[in-house]
Amino acid sequence: MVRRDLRTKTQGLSSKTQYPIPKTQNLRPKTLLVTGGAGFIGSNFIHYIITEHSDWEITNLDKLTYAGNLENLQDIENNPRYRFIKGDIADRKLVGALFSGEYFAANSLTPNTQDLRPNIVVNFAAESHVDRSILDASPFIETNIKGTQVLLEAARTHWLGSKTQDPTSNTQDLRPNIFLQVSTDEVYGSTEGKFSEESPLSPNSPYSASKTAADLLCHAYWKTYHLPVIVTRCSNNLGPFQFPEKLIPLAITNALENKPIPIYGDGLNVRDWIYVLDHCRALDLVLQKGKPGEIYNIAANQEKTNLELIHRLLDVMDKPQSLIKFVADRPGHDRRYALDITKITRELGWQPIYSFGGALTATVNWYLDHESWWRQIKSGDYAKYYDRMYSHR
Ligand code: NAD
Ligand code: TDX
Repeated sequence: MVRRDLRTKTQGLSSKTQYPIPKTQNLRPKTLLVTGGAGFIGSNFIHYIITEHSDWEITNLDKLTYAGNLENLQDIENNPRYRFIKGDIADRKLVGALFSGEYFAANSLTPNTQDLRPNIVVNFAAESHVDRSILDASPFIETNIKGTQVLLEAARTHWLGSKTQDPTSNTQDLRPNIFLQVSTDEVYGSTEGKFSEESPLSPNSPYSASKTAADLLCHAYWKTYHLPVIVTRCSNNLGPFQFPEKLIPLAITNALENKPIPIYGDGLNVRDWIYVLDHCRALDLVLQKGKPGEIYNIAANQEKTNLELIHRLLDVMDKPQSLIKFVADRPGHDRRYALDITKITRELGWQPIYSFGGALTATVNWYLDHESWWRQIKSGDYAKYYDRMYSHR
């Protein structure tokens, strides 16, 4: 019933996006270690890369926390260019064995074990939810800071050995290895203008403080050891596979169940939304053309107050605006994020291609088409979290 109404309203957009996926230049085969690939952005990224680069190998290291879900990757689990390893990025021994190739040999993952040693790291693994970091910051410190340092150190040991490379001589020489740290606009704090890559860092939540610490470690490994690190800072993503603790999937799934949608404070906090595939396209380009030691902001310049966003969402879903329920604000709630993307646009030629309206509709349709995916999550441990977070708010 809901589905038919929605289809009429959205003029036939299906859950499989109908946007064209642009081709990026294939420069050389790569062996990727993707961490946190069973989460929202990581799983979209793995799908994207498997489709776009027929000669890239992917190893996905994920701890499978509450946010990690192997169902997100079910369709590619038998792809010979993809393998999953359950493990923690803060586990020095395991991470070292992946970089040395010992892990692949010991587990007979491939007849030619050396080939799988990573020459690229894309670090998505993180505790990613601000509200959870307010309840307990400890896992954020462990994964986001310590875990990143373990990965950096393994990359340094195995990529550089005892030598360091001079980053000023010829950065093209550093291209074979890239450590890409997937960071966030939240490291800059709240703004009335726009943040460039030069803006001071001013994180306000335990989550963003931990991501900032990781960014600074990346900077230190570049400056001190010349490890070829690139940091990207992206704005709020929307799209398939997002865990329903975040605003958009929480609102979609609550609306489908005719449950209230909690809006913090006055609902006038502003976020800048980007479709997850645009983020993946940008990361792919950064891997191929980005300069070691650099930071790149990624955003789509689609700012919305939370209230505007939910009004629009309810409209798309043909649900009543009366589902909106104002609740107590998030402590330390950042008022507005906004990024200046001149650098990635000018230097790498990246542009977002997905409109907010199209992305919102495609996302709603995905949740409609994947009801068992989110119902399974919402009926499990997540129900306890939801109760703790919202029942007395
Ligand atoms: P997510 O919470 O959906 O996924 C995180 C993944 O990391 C999960 O699969 C989880 O199991 C895994 N993980 C957690 N701790 C781990 C550990 N110690 N070792 C190995 N794996 C571990 O997060 P997301 O929204 O996909 O975000 C991915 C990355 O992108 C994060 O680093 C986040 O800070 C960043 N980011 C997210 C957004 C956004 O809007 N969601 C925006 C900008 C940047
Ligand atoms: O129930 C809610 N009600 C509400 O009003 C929730 C969950 C959120 N909000 C508000 C808080 C924010 O202003 O909606 C906005 C978006 O909230 P989240 O979805 O929790 O995202 P945010 O805090 O902006 O952080 C996200 O973007 C940056 C990701 O979770 C981070 O991982 C990323 O770094």
